[in-house]
This record gives sequence, structure tokens and C-alpha cells, in this order.
Amino acid sequence: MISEHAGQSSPSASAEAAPWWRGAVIYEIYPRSFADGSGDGTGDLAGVRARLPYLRDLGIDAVWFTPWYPSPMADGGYDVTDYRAIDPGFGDLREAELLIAEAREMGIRTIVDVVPNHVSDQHPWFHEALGSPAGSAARGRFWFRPGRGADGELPPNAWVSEFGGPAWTRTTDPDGSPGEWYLHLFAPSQPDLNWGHPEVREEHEDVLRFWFDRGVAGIRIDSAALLVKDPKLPDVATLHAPGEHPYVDRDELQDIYRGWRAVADSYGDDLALIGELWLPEATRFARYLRPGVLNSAFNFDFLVCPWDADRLRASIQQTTEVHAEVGAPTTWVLSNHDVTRPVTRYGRSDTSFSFEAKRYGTPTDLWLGLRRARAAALLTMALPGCVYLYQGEELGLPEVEDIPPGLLQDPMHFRSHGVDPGRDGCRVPMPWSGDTPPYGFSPDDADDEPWLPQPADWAGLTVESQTGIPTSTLELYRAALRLRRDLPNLGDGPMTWLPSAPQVLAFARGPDFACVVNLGPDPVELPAHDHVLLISAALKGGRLPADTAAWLRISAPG
Ligand code: TEU
Repeated sequence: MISEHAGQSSPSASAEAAPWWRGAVIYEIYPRSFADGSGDGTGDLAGVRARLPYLRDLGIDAVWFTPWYPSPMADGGYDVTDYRAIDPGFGDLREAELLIAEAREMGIRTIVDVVPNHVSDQHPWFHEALGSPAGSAARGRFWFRPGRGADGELPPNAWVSEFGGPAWTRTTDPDGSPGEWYLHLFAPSQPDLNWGHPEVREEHEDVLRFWFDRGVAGIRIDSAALLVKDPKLPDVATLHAPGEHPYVDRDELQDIYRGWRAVADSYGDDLALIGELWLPEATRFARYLRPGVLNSAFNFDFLVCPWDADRLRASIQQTTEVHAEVGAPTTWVLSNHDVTRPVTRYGRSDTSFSFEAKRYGTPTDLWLGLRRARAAALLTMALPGCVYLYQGEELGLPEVEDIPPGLLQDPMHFRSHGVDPGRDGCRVPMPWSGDTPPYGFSPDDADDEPWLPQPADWAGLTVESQTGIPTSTLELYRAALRLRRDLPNLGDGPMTWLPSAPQVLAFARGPDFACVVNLGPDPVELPAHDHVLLISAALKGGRLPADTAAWLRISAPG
């Protein structure tokens, strides 16, 4: 049973009784790149433990670790060989337990990432399957099928991997002849599990218990809409009725997650199940957030929005409505370990995000991008519900776009035949201090360089160099998070749109707080207010300039 930690401050004072996950600020840690305690150039749990005071002082409520389990790292840890252990490069289980407990002492909850769609091709189950004949029970945990064509030389269907290329790879039988094919919606080193197999279901429910027993407060569910496949494995059509796509958002998922809910609820009522659901249709998305299923999900609709007032307003409005219908808290996400850093994205002519559009050599104005990213941060932190921050976002890090090709790691890059720069650019190790790489990421006497090279011009972006500088992005985040904790109407709760010019977003939280964001080219008048609580860039002649957000104390009516 998880007990409420005494020192835990409520994410929203207006909601003392509301569960923590309705209004939390959740900080995503990509363990490889957060802090390196051992000096081998890769981040680890010792590094995170040493930086816990930084996270506490930043003012977050929880950390989400992307997978920290043993993994060949073919997809940055999303290729897991053992869900009940820690990758030796990161530490060990004992250290994870210490970390979870120490974080909790500081008022920080821990969320772990569970990857149920697939395992590593080095997972014992897959080894067993490869060593077993066609039709065997061991192969039944995955999707093995004979090929099409005279000699089975064609994949069983035309599904395309999320990383590009075919979603099937052919195996070789023990005698050296070509064998069956297996399904992988991601890289070939990530074979998909068959969720129709009872052992797959039992195994995952047991993995949840394993981590809940160690004090974690929530689970982030990777690729949560993809687990279930139509067993007939039909080709994908142009249009599918809701729930009838062969592998996206199938209705059987609801029952799987109801099972997970029951496991979580057996520990009390404050464990969070958070879905990574990339779904275009808001009402289908919201079905996962009904009572008895998941608690919350990442709001990718908001994340992919361009820097455009109408589009953002529409996304915020729709998000708020569909979540209210099912009683779930809204979430707001600007970045994560998969997408282009906002400072870079908002500095381009196309400020939306899509995996397909990523290209080398896209012209970027980083000054403009940073200005907008800072305004977007204040917008996000003022909206109702939960906020997800990705490590380095609080430093205003840009995407690193000049990683030497030989050092790139991301399968998305390689499977696009080098057309897509991949996701390494948002995974570059954090700069903490000093003037040159590794910027305090590794100890001074480290043997190895960071696993991805850090830019030579990041001295001004380190935690050390931004600390105490009132205009720095780090201090903007610190101030915003402090206010978010102190002001009773931020976090979970209602919002009210205020009248504004078309290119301005303005809304109130409670009777005396307003957030105003100017996305247009010209300065605008601020609404009547007592004083400015926080602002992402200086006022211009008393007006709110372009690409700037302000938090205002307004007078309560009457
Ligand atoms: O990402 C999943 C993901 O991005 C896709 O499911 C998404 O739907 C698709 O690319 C959109 O076209 C998660 C992790 O966040 C990512 O790092 C992993 O590589 C991936 O799962 C596989 O585990």
C-alpha cells in the first residue's frame, strides 16, 4: 500500500482532496542523458540521485523515467529484455528503490515506463520463440506467420513500421533455410507481443505489481493504442470505422486497461495510469480516460499544434470539453524525447510538429523560437490540469542538428534511409555547469565523453549559468512553478476564456488570475489588472509584445 508522504505538497491547494495526478507537474527524465554519475558518458541513477535537489527546487511533483530496464538500446531502451531489473549501465534495482524513496522524501513521485506492445529481440521469450517450431506455444506470444508468395518470400501483409519500412522481418530456421516472418510495428529488434495470449496479459499485470510494490506512483504506458491486432491481419485501408483499424485503437484495449486499473486500485486510489495515445480523434482518445480505465494521457493534439492562436484555442477548447465529458484531467505537453525541441520548432516557418515533416537543413530562427517557447511555457503552466516537462525544456535547449552521422543512434533515422534526422537531437545530454562539454553532465575526471556530443556553444544554457539570472529560461520556469504551487486556482480546476483580439489567447483561472498570450505580430493592450505576476519577455511601452505571455493578478469582480 502506498502511503501519502507527509511532506508532499498538494499540486493544487484548491483541490486538497483531489488526487495528485489531476494537477501535477511531471518531469520526464531520459536517463541516458540526464546526469552521469559513473563517468562513462551515459546518464545513470547515481546521476539522478545527485540531482534530486535540483528537481525539488525546480518545483515539480513527479518524475517519469523513460525505460530504465536492461536493454540492448536499439531504440533508446524501448527494447526491453527484463521488465523487473535495471540496465547495468544505469545502476541496479537496489539503487532504483533508493531513488524512488529519496525522491518521495523530497515530495517527488516516480512514474515508470512500461512498454507492452513489444519486447527486445533479446528478451528470453523471443529467444524461446525463435528456438521453437512454427505453431508452437512459444511463438504464440508473438505474431509469427508464413510469408506470401510461392516461397513465402513476401511479408504476410503490407503493414508499414512506425519507423518506416516493412513491419515484418523474416526469420531463418535452424537448418539455415528462410522461415516464418514476425511482426514489429517499430524496429525489427522490437517484436510485437500477441495480446490475445493469456500469458502476455498476466505477465504485464505482474510487472505493474512489481513496480507498485517498490513505491512507484504511476505507469506511463508506451504506444498504448497499438497493442491489440486484428488476428486476421488484414491490410490497412484508407478509412476504418472507429475501432476497426487492424492495429490502432481497437476496442479490446479497453478491457486490457480495465485489468490494469484493477491492479492499480488494489494498492489504493492514488496510482496513475497514463497512456501514450497518439490518436487523431478526440472522442476516441477520451474513451481511454473514462472511469475504470486510465487516469490520464498525453495531449499530443496540443503538442503538434502550430504557434497559432486559433489552432491553439481550438485545441484547448476541444481538449477541455472531451476530458470534462469523462471527468478526466487535461494534460499539456510541449515536448518529449520523441519530438523536435520547441525552441527549434517554433523558430521555423512551419511551427507544427509531425514525424513525417522532419528534414535536415530546415531554416530556423532560434531567437524567435526561444521567445515563443517561453511564452508557450507560461501558457501551458497556466492551463487546467497536468503539465509534462521534458528535461532541458526548462533550460530552453534547442534541437541539436549537427550530430555527426556516425554518432546517430535512432532507428527512425536509419529506417528512413537518412532522410529523417531522427530523434537524437532532443536527447543530447543535459548541460549542468562549466564552459565546455561535458558541462558537468559527467564528473570532471570522467573517462568517456557523453554518448551524444553536446554543442560547443551551450555554456550559456547550463543550469549554473542560468541560475540567479532573472531573465533566464530556467528562472522563468522556476518562478512559474513556484506560482503554480502558491496560487490556489492554478493546476486542476476550471478556466474561463476572456475577451481578446483574435491573435491573443486570454483566460482566467479563478476570480483573480489571468493568462494572456500574444501570438500576433503587434503589441496589444493588457486587460485591466492589478499587477503582472510573471512575463516571458519585457513589456513594450506598457503593452504585451509579439510572442509574449503574461500572468496577471486581476481584481475579483465586485
Ligand atoms: O513512441 C510511440 C510513437 O511515437 C508512435 O507510437 C507514434 O504513434 C507514431 O510514431 C506516430 O506516427 C513510443 C516512445 O515514446 C518512443 O520513444 C519509442 O521509440 C516507441 O514508443 C517504441 O517503443
